[in-house]
Amino acid sequence: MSDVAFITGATSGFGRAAAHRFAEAGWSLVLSGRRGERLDALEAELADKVAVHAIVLDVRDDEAVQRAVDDLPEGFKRVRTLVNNAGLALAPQPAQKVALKDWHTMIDTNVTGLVNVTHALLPTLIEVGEGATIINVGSIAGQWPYPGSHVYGASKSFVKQFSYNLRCDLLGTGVRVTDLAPGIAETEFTLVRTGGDQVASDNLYRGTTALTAEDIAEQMFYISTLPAHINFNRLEVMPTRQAWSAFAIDRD
Ligand code: NDP
Ligand code: 8X3
Repeated sequence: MSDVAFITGATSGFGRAAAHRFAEAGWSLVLSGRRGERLDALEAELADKVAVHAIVLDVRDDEAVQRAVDDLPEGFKRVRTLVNNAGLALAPQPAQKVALKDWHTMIDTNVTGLVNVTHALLPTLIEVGEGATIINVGSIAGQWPYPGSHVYGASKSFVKQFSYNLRCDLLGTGVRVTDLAPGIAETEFTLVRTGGDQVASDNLYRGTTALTAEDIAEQMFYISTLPAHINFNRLEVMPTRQAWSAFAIDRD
């Protein structure tokens, strides 16, 4: 029987690329996201290669998440890899100019959504045991501060610490946990972050070489298929053309 990967946020970017990467290797796929038409299109692209179960799912809705896991059809129940990828940044303005609802949306999605899915799938992953893998998509923003990152970066710090803490409790179960923390990658991320500003998104990626969704999908697949005795606690990946910068100083 094929291995099963459960991927959240499969309608775009990393999640969609991960669906293609795992499909290439013959994994059965549980794919989720809010946009049903995109899921249908992805399922149609992959269905002649592998078994696909697509679920329209908002990870913020804990009851819907639990139902989706309880109702997994035969052949999809024994999830071996969970890719907790659904997430977003909003409002890249200074914190003091941001609407509270944008902060709530980021916390509800990146923190609450991620724990909802993890909680629902933990019993299965523990049952699968050795080689089962949770990949939590964090970010360089969870480690390094920068202007306009406010709640987004803080939500990704949560992802990092939650991943480490899960490792402590899962010791002895065989279940691995990785905080996969990408740097700048060209997806729809910036379009979402800027409220649909295609020019701002194009400008961010122009004249440099960002990571691609496929680069990150390759890391996801690699982490999932490492020998069972190896756990990457955290994998931070930047493009070669990205690095840190000097501290900012306020002057008279
Ligand atoms: P995209 O915007 O291309 O994809 C985000 C995905 O998340 C979409 O499939 C979207 O699906 C899904 N999503 C958002 N909100 C929800 C929700 N409430 N319920 C279910 N699914 C949801 O961005 P990326 O692929 O770049 O982002 C994927 C992850 O990577 C995010 O966690 C992001 O924070 C992280 N990341 C991104 C980086 C980058 O530079 N691109 C760098 C570091 C981390 P739908 O709208 O259909 O629900
Ligand atoms: C998103 C990557 O560089 O915008 O998590 O913080 S970055």
